[in-house]
Amino acid sequence: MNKKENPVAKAVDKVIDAISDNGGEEIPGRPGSAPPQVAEPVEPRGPLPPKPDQRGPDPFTATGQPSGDTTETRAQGGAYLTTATGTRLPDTDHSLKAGPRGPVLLRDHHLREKITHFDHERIPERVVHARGAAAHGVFRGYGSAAKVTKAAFLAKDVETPVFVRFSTVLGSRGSADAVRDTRGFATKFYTSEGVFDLVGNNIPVFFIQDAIKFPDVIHAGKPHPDREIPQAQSAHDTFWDFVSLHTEATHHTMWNMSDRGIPRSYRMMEGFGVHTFRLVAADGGTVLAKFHWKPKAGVHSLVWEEAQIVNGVDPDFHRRDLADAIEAGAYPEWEFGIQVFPDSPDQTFEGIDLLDPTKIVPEELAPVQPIGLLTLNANPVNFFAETEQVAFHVGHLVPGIDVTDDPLLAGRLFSYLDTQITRLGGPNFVQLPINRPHAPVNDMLRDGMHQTAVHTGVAPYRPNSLDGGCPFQAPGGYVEVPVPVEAAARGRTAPASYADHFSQPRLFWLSMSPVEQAHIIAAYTFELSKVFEQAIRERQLQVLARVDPYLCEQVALGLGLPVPEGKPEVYVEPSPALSQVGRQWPTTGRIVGIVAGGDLDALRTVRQAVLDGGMVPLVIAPAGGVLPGPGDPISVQRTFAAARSVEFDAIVVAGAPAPGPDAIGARDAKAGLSGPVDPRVSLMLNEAYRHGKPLGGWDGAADAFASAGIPPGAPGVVVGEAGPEVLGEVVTLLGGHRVWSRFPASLGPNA
Ligand code: HDE
Repeated sequence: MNKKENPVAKAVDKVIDAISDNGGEEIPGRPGSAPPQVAEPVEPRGPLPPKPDQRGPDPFTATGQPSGDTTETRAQGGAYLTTATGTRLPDTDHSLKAGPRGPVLLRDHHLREKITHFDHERIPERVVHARGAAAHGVFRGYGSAAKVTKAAFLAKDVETPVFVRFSTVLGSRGSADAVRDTRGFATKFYTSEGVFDLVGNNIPVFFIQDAIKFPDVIHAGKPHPDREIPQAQSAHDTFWDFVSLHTEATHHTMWNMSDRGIPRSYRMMEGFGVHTFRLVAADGGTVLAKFHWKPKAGVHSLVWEEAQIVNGVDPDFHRRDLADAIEAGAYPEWEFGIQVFPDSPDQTFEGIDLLDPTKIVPEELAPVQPIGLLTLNANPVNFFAETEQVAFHVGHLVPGIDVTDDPLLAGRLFSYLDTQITRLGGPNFVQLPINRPHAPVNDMLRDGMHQTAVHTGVAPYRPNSLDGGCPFQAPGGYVEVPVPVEAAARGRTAPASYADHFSQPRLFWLSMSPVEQAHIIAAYTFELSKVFEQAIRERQLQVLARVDPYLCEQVALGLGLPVPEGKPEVYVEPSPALSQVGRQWPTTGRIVGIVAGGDLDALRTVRQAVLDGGMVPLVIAPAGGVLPGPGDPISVQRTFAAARSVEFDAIVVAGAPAPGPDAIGARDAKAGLSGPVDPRVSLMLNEAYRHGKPLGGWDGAADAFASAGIPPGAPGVVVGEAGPEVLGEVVTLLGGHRVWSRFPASLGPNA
């Protein structure tokens, strides 16, 4: 029966329409560009266009020419099913059999083609950074870098399309997002002079100084080879065994144990090129430079308990957050910046070796100068074709940007090309649509697996006369800076300054606010408590003693181990720029949970005010659908049973909701303890309070806070008469990310 004849389906569709028309539009997360009907469709129609927030790779040919294809028509489309070779198929539900009970016939090409293709749908995941999420965007140069680099995309008001992929390092492709780890921040600029890839991280230093140690640190960080546990994290014996012995990892490890290891969102991370690069100006002058991405939304993190709950409740937390923000129109933005240093023969600045990737240059010594703006404004259309197949490479450079002799960078220059050949099945990965340059390509590379260009010409060699000598070598093309190389004896050695492993971890520690220091103590204690071997814990405490006595003592206390001998050997000045706490930031795209409890009018006004403020309101109620009551319907995004505090940056409570009908332990273990307020709401408020989130409420909401054990007058808990005023105060608190005053500084070493 089709829908015209099915009254039940028609009625359900009406309800769905009502929900979609009332708030559904503004709430991100809709799977397709039009809502489906309940009954299975019976009339064929062409494929729907992508959602308005989505965009595929820009249409360029394998040789970097505009292809003229529309993004909608490039993939398979049309109303009717075909084979891979375009023959229409009337049935894909049954294999070809001799009679209804078989056997299945070997000649069934459709079956073989379908299953064989399916069998080969996976490619090797990235050996590191396997788990990621990406978005399209645009980069606009400010022109302020023109003095130091001739790179065309950095010139004033030049707009360059970009594709940015964020990632965790250790976990496999299906691992959880909110683990304690470094995050990748890789940007592909499709510039008019060729592709420039900036393959950076959210932490400005690396574990090792020389690429030859990369397999070691990654083998130590990855799961144990026998049981393949734990997934996506450093809280295990092999990681701490390695870093406690290989102490050049101390600085990076310290950042991982800080709040930087558990970002709130990809949108709220800094990015760093890590290595020092060499910039070349139009007049041939050179400087050394470090690249930075500064998020407009601020640098914010989760708290550890929140991260742990997130990983169970929503393992796709960061992926979803990025896609939802773009869909909601809250486009993530970063300012691109450079720290600039003279290109001196010793390649040091203020005594810091610029070729040592375990060292930063504090911003107080070399300010980050803004040179452009990155805006992410479209989600990919297809995860595999874009996010999985994008292939970055630190050797993808454009005139005006060159590499330095950082030995870590040297190894990377080899590694990225090599890995793509295995991962993407051959040397032609640059021809995949997401990797295609937007500049003409005229190489003499030919053939190979998956060649999609149809090359013309008979002479892919130089010199030739048969093709008129083409391609000619290009004047003004990319030239490596002719940096003199000192005469030296060959050897497996490193500069003396590379032996300093402790001054900068100490600098980082001293730059943290008391609450950030408390988080670092807790993180080391947590991670080391997961280590089985006491010898490794003791050895790591010896490392911490060389960073800071208070840090070491507090971690030792938590582990129940004696405090080892040892003390910091160096005096360093803190760098306040490293702290994430103590400023106000925009709240665009933040998620505000609104717990339905009382008067619908107030709730409706507050919900609209959240939307008008560029944030996302999620209404939380005992049951889904629309809220029962007068006036325009209000759609519900989360039920009490499905909601968890970790989804929200702030929560406001419209009243004190009584227990919902399903508030019984057998249905929902979170509802185990009964009381006058729904226990799921009490739990949500209790968690959000402990996680330092702004809270607010009206219309008897004080009872809801009391049921959560939150004392009256607690910091960052706004109780008022009218919803909009309460919301206003809550949003102001949200601008500071957390209510830091809930965490007294009395934990610090000077208490
Ligand atoms: Fe990578 N790294 N890396 N790395 N890396 C890869 O390349 C490697 C390093 C970074 O979203 C791999 O395509 C070596 C530092 C990011 O696709 C591989 C060394 C930094 C991504 C590789 C390093 C990074 C990768 C795995 C030591 C920050 C994800 C798959 C010399 C500046 C890119 C791939 C994406 C990925 C090798 C160190 C960042 C194997 C040998 C330092 C963001 O080629």
